[in-house]
Amino acid sequence: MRIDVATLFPEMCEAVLSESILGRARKNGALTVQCWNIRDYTLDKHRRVDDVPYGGGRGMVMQADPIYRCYEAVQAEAGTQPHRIYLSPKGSVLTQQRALELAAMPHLFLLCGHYEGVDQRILDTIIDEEISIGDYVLTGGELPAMVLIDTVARMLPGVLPESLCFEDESHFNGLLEYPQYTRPAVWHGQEVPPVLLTGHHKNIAEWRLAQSLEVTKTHRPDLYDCYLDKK
Ligand code: 4FD
Repeated sequence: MRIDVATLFPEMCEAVLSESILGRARKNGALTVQCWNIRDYTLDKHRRVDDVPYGGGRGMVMQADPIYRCYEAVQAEAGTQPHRIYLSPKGSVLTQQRALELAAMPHLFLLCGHYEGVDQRILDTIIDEEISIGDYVLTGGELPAMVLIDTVARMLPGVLPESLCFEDESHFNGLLEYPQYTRPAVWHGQEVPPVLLTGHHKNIAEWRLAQSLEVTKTHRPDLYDCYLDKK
């Protein structure tokens, strides 16, 4: 999969994208991510990318033209038509299901906004979908873009180590994950649940499912109801 990120802070994005599992996925070619600095596409002699809002009010608004020219550069280089996403608190909230659908797309373009947002006309012209990562406001769309890339990338073949299968885990079957334990068997007087030490795979699977149901019921009654409805 190819992902292009249009941002005023490409270095902030690179810092996240170069580490750990995402960094390795980029090195081994499972994922191609390129960050584009919107400021490189302004025609203004002071490299301005924002201006005051028409109609007055607080803050600054990112201008349409530098974003448009940046997007044209992405198109010229990639040669494919991306699915174009704007990260914004107004978007539909990202879910595991939507991430799975995005992971099936060959090319994504992510626009990161700042200030009080971007000129509506750029959204009307080049954006297919607005996505939010949750009901809270951040200083920019970069962290949401990194969250989206992380959750999508880990579903791509060749990104997670084989031992970590995303399809087995929490949120994939609509339930939260059961508790995990590792050595030592007793720590600060607290024992590991005995069934986990038996090697009895069927009993362990049953215990884990019961724990998942219990954790989901108490922490996320909304998910629990949804799970029961689907059964
Ligand atoms: N909840 C999110 C996305 C962006 C953001 C911004 C308009 C502010 C939170 C457009 C206003 C972008 C989210 C930047 N905060 N801040 O996904």
